[in-house]
Amino acid sequence: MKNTRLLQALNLEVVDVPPVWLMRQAGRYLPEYRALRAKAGNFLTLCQTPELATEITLQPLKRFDLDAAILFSDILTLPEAMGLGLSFQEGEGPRFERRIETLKDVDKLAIPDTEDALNYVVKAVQLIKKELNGRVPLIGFAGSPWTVACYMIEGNSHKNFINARKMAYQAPEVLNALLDKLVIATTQYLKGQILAGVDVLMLFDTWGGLLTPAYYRAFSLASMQKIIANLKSDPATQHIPIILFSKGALTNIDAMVESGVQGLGIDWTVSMRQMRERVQGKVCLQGNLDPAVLFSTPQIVQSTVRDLLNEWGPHPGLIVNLGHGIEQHTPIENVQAFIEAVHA
Ligand code: 1CP
Repeated sequence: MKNTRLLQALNLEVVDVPPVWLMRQAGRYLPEYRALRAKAGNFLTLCQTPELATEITLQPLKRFDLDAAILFSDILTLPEAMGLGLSFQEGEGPRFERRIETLKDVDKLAIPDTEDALNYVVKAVQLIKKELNGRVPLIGFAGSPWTVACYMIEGNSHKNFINARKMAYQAPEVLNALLDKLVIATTQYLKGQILAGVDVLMLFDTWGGLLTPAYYRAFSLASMQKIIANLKSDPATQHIPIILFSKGALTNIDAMVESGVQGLGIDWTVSMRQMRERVQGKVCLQGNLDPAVLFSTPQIVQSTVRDLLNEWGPHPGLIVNLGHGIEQHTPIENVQAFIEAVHA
C-alpha cells in the first residue's frame, strides 16, 4: 500500500499529515457521477454493475488527493437481497415493495449468500482493488442493523421513522428478531467484502440518534456489538479495522469505545477536542466538519479546517472528514480547498 495514512491513524500511529476522505465522496455533487447515472437510468443499476460501481468509486480520486476510497454501493442493497424489493424513485429516495410488520415477515427474509445474491459487490471490490493498485485503502461498509431496520419497517425514508420507534415499545420481540437476522446477514456480508479485499470497514448507524440512550444501547449498539464480536473472533476477518458512526448518539460515546472498534465517526454537533478527551486515546476519531461549511468560500473552509486541527493538537488518531455525507449541490472548489487545507 502506497498511502497508509488512514491505516496508521486507525492504529493510533503518528502520521505526516492527517488522512482525509469524505462521506459520500462519490455522488451527486460530481458532474461525472450525474452523467453516468443518467446513462445507467437509475441508481440501483450503478450499484449492481461492478464496472460502473468501480468507475464511480474512482471518480473523486481522479480529482482530489484523498487518503481513502469507499466502495460505491448503498446500505439498502442488503435488505434488497433479503427479499424486500427496493427501488429509488427520482427525487424521493428509497422505497421497499414489502415492509416488516410481524414475526412472519421476519421469518420470510432470506439470509443472502454473498457469493450469490450480493456477488456484484464482491466483483466490484475485486475490480476496485485492482484499479487502485495499492494507491489508497478501500473502505467497505454496511448499515447498522437498527438503521437498516428503520427502512425495512418504514418502507421508505420518512425522516422520523415513527413505525420503527413504535415497534421498539409495542413489539420489541419483532424488532429483536429482525435485528438478530440482520446481525447474521451483515456479518456474512462484511466477511464477504473482507475476503474480496476491503482494507477497512465502516458501520453506518445514521439513525442511532433517534433512540433514547437506553434504547440506543439495547437495540442499536448491542446489535452492532454482535457483528463486531463476530468479525473480531474470526481469524479471517479480525485484522480489519472497523469505524462505527452513530449520528446524533454521542452521549453514548463511552459505551461505543467499549465495543471493540478502532475508530468512531463524530458528527458536527460536538467538539472533536471534547470527544478526544472523553475517549482518552483509546480509539481513533473521524470527523467532523459541518457539510454546510462547504457552501461557504475556500477561505472560510480553510480557516475552519485550521481551527479543527488546532483544536485537536498534536495527538495521533485523527481522520478528517465531514460530520455526515456531502450535500448534493456542494461547490467542487470548496471540496478541493478542504482536502488541500488538511494536507497543508
Ligand atoms: O444518485 C442518486 O440519487 C443516489 C444518491 C445516493 C448515493 C450517491 C444514494 C441513495 N446512495 C448513495 C451512495 C452511498 N450511500 C454510499 C457510497 C459511498 C460514498 O461515496 O460514501 C454510502 C456509504 C451510502 C450509505 C447510506 N445510504 C446511508 C448511510 C450514510 C448516510 O449518509 O447517512 C444511508 C442512510 C443510505 C440510504 C440512502 N441511499 C440513498 C438515499 C437517497 C438514501 C436515503 C437517505 C435518507 O433516508 O435520507
